[in-house]
Amino acid sequence: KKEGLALAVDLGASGGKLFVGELKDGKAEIHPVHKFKNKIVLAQGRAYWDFLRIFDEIKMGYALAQREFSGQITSIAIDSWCNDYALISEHGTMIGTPRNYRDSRTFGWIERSFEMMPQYEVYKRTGQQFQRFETSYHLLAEKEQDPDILGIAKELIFIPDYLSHLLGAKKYSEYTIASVSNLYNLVENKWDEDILKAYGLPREIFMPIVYAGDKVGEIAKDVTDELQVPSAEIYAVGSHDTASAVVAAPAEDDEEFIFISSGTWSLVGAELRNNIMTEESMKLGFGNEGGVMRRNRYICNVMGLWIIQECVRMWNLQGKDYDFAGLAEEASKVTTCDTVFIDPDDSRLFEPANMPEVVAQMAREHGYAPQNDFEIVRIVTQSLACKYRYVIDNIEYLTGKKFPCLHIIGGGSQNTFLDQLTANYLHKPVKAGPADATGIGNILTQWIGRGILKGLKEARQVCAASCGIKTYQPSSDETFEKNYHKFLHDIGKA
Ligand code: LFR
Repeated sequence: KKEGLALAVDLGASGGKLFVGELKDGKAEIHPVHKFKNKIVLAQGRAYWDFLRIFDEIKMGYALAQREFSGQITSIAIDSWCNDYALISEHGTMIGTPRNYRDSRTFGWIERSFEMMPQYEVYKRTGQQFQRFETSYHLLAEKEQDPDILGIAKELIFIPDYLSHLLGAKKYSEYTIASVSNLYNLVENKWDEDILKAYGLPREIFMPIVYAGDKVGEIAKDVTDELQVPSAEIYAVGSHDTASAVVAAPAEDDEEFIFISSGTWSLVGAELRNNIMTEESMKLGFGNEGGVMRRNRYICNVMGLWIIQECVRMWNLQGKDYDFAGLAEEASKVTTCDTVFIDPDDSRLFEPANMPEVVAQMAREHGYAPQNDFEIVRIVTQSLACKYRYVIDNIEYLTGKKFPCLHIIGGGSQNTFLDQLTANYLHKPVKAGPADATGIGNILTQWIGRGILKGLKEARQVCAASCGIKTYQPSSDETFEKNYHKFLHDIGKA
């Protein structure tokens, strides 16, 4: 009999992945078992998730995994993006279909919320970034646009926690995903009643908190009967995918470190022991996200590979057949526009759009008209690398620390061109990998919860021993420094 087999369900904006983890001689063996696509579903201008299909894929994946491993999987946990939630009626029915955080209903709500409670008052409590897709702004918009829906809601449960509940877990909010709702008081470690009161939102709908590593239930009989496979225990892990990913940052000896969790978003941050909730930190755009084992992810969201994903979506609609690796390779050979930059965090890049045209327009505003698709990818990639440098300079300034290297984890770490450019612009070695950090972090956390691993330090040792990490040394070419200053100038931060 195999010990410790754990199943991770990792949901991302562009797809879901299921992995089985097996611990063998101090190493984690990670077996991908199921994969499916996910995307925004637009209907009458509203943006949704195809929620029940996601649930069904999880069930099918669970059955596949149990069959492949002879019914020996003994635990499962789910993580996903954050912000989004299901509302539940008094008798336990989901009300409507969960919205996608990019839905335009939140537009304008950041500013309007400051009239209800001033920005720094909120930041002193929640410590979060002010981004238009936060749960708080969705709820404010929902209250105004759909008061009847919020009126009959008895419970609000975040997406991964609700999926766990549908499998058989109790109802809860896991700490890491609650912490980024902008309604959670990080200092007092509870839902912030003053903010809820100021926003006119009901306190009763928010769930009790559980922590990563807690056992929260087991797969229910209706599910095992349907699938004809054995049950397993359900664990809470960092429900927020970024929290799970950072567990698998193969940082040495458990110290504070900087990372980019790179996927649809580029989450640029540092894992710290303390929170930084000063006004200056707020103004520079940093948030303090609750981590596994109560660590702090001091973080700034950069728009990330979403821009390129959207370009590829458009190009493929036009009948081109691009893949990410091929595009990055072609972009690395472009020599015509290596000093052309855009600000990847320009709000025009946030919603689904004809992205190649939006990027081209922004480049034209800086005096350059891109000639082909590869130039577009080049401009986006080098602009991301420069934005990373900008954010990391701010982290070092705000923490007063110098970090020796940067970990890039997540699917985006496979973009070798972006990894190398990041090392060059940052003048630091980049350690890239693991690509499946979120799934691995999810599994490592289940093992901590089950008492198989002692804690984060041991989890990271196991991860470093198991995953091939690739190091990129920075170039000594001084033009990167010169170009970085052009970038700062172009985005108005010089
Ligand atoms: C990454 C992520 C980010 C969050 C964004 C939206 O997948 O979870 O951390 O800011 O998605 O939920």
